[in-house]
Amino acid sequence: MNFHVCTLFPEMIHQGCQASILGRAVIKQKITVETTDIRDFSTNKHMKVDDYPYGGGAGMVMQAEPVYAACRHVKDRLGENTRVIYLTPQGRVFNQEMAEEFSREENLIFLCGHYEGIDERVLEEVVTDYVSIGDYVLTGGELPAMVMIDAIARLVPGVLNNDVSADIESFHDNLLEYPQYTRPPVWHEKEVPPVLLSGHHANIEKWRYEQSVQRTAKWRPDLLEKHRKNNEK
Ligand code: 4G1
Repeated sequence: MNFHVCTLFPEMIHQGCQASILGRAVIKQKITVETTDIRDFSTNKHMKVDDYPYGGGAGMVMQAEPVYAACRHVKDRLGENTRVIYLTPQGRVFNQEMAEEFSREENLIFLCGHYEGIDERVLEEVVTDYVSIGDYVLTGGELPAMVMIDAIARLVPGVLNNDVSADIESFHDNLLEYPQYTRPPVWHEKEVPPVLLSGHHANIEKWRYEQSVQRTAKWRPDLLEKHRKNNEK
């Protein structure tokens, strides 16, 4: 699967996508991560890509033309019906279901805003999906793009070790993870729950499920509600 990011800060994307599992996925040729520097498409002699907002107000707005030219450039290569995702607080909030849907695409284009955002007119022409990663103020769309790439890439076959993938991919049907332990069996006088050392697989599974439900009830009752709905009847 190919991820393409239109951004004013391509080095941020490259840095973030070269470590750990994403980096290995690139080396294994399961995914590609490419960037287009929107500044390269400025027609201004000072390479300017922003200007003051009409109507006044604080900050600067990214101009339509360089964003348009950058997106056109990428779409000309990847195909006219490639989805263009604009990372924006005004978008639908990203979740696992959306990650699964996007992972079925062969190519994805991410458009990252900076300053106060991008001239609305170019968004109307190029963007197919408006997506937010949550409610907080950020300095740009690059980290949200990387969050999405991480969540989507791990669903691509061969990116994770095959034995863990099927298991973890499922988001455990809206339940939080049960607690995990590894050696040593006693640490700072704390013992590993004995059931995990018992070798009794049915009991272990039951204990883990109960832990998951308890944690979800405590920290994410909204998720537990979804879990119960999915498991009615
Ligand atoms: C108003 C958060 C503005 C931020 C209200 C999640 C945030 C992109 C995201 C902002 C951004 C709220 C995201 C804000 C994001 C232009 C450049 C927009 C950065 C920008 C709650 C700044 N998911 N934020 N504005 O953060 O791009 O995707």
